Amino acid sequence: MNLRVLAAAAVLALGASSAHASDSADPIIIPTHNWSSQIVMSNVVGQIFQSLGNSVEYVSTDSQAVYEAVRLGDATLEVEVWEGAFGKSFRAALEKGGIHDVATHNAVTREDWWYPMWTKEACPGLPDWKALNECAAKFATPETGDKGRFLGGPVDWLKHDQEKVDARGMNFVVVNAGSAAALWAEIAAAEKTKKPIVVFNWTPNFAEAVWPGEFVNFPEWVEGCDKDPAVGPNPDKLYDCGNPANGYLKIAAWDGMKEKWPKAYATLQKVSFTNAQIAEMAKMVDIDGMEPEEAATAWLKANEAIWKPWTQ
Ligand code: TMO
Repeated sequence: MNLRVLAAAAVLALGASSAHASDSADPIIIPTHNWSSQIVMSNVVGQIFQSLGNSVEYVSTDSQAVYEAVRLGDATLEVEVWEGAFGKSFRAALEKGGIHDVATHNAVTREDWWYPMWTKEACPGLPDWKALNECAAKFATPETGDKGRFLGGPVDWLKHDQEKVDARGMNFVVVNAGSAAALWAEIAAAEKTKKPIVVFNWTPNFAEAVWPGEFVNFPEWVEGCDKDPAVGPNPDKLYDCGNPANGYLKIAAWDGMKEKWPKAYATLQKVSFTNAQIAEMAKMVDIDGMEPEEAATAWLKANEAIWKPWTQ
């Protein structure tokens, strides 16, 4: 072998060794939040990393503050970036730097005011939001007087519902549920007497298989509706639009992940779940009563053909 060939071989060997650089032994920090699909999916991705030999730590984290945590490397990634709830925080963190968009799930998401179908009997003009507003009194509770109650999700989902009510001039009062489970309990209770109810809900979720229902149609989401009062039908207010009806679901990661855990990162780039898979992950916990960790293990066992290729 002449010298030039030797040098070329050395370069190749170097290239190969850096491509196969091993992952740091430090744990990959996976933040979990307060809705079931996200917790199960976090455990699914975490257990895939463990199957690669990585160490993983789960940290329960506020679902808005997480974008700053990922940007700073305090959390390594986020498996469910919902456009409606978190687009604004994600965009703000992207602008500051340190976090990036890794992949987009093969899913279409929507998060907004929603009602189970029996509600339409009391308010036949639904799903139009003006019709809902005319029926506001039908949604009154002792807590809301003669105004209707909108039951929102936990406050960290930051849906700006009270601002939306004000911007649209609606006769509703926003009450926030303490947990996702409280939303399901309220729908189940209303079902007994077919009481009209309007709550925050989203898709993909297990709920759509249990309670047929519809989202309220608000004025269509326009980019900038949460930043520029002039955008949307009310020229003086933010949040006069509905949430995106065809929202994205993304995966985000700390910029340093690629260097520190290259193998895990290469796998993360391939991760993608569908609406049906995400709804099933939620169902395993919210209907079947499994712990998120065991739901993840069961999901991985039943779906090797889907995730094994992501690790190759
Ligand atoms: C963020 N969420 C899926 C609960 O709307």
